[in-house]
Amino acid sequence: MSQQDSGSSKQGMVEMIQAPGGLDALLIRSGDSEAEALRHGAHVTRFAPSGGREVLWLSGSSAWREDSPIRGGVPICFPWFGAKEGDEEAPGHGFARISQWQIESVEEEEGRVQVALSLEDSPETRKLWDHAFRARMQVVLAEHLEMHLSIENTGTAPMTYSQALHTYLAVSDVREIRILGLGGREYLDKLQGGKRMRQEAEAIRFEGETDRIYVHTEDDCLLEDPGWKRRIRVAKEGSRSTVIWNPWVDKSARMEDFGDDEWPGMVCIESANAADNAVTLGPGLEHTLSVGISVEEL
Ligand code: TA6
Repeated sequence: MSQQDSGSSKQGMVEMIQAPGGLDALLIRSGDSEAEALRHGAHVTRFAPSGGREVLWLSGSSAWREDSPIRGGVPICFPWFGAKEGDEEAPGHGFARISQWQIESVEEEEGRVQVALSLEDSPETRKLWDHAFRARMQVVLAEHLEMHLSIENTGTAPMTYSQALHTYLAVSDVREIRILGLGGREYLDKLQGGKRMRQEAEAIRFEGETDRIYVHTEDDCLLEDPGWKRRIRVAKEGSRSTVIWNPWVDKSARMEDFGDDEWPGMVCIESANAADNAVTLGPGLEHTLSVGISVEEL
């Protein structure tokens, strides 16, 4: 499947390719920018702005199977973030990222390419979460990458869910970067059993395992990476939580799909609605969580 626009100065195209493990993937090009999205989990696995280095991080040890989440890129966490309350057997971060999504549409205009994938409730999902819903993931590539996750309540009762676009970003060395945008915010420290803390310093730096759910924040985050002389902006709308995560040495060693020596090369800035910021949606209503990822010189 490829659409080539002849007229505009910038070419936009989409091509169906095979990702590792034979998973169906869409290679999206806009000018010299590239992105990749899979039907599996509507998972965005790659984004490289024109002439720039890859922005998303992927583990070299990731599984590429329909029964497992991919380690890296942008996993979709829905309809719960983290472990499902009261059900240890349920898949972590919900079932969306291990479900096969349908390709709904591919549009291209003036080099701006938009791909939409959708997922609806099924007998399998109802066993895990007894609600009727329709999820739509729009991936838009132009100069930068946009992702819009829309959830529609197609049932007759209100539904409450938590969610995240769990973005893994590639960095030169997590020990050298800083993240701005969360100064003064309250967070739940998962390393202290969810203890409520306050982000005192304006900049977040990394000196060990870090796993924090910042709540009641709608602000952009800026990742400054002096090693690669770049600043990555993670802008968001419809999201009131931001999760910051690096597993560091011990947790990396405990994860089979995460190389023991990979932790310095990544950090997660996850645009979410989690903890205090879970979403309650009335019947027939729709909510969209949007993320924009752009790169500028540092
Ligand atoms: O993003 C934070 C987090 O909830 C961490 O606690 C860690 O578990 C991470 O998600 C990855 O979760 P996963 O289920 O993909 O291994």
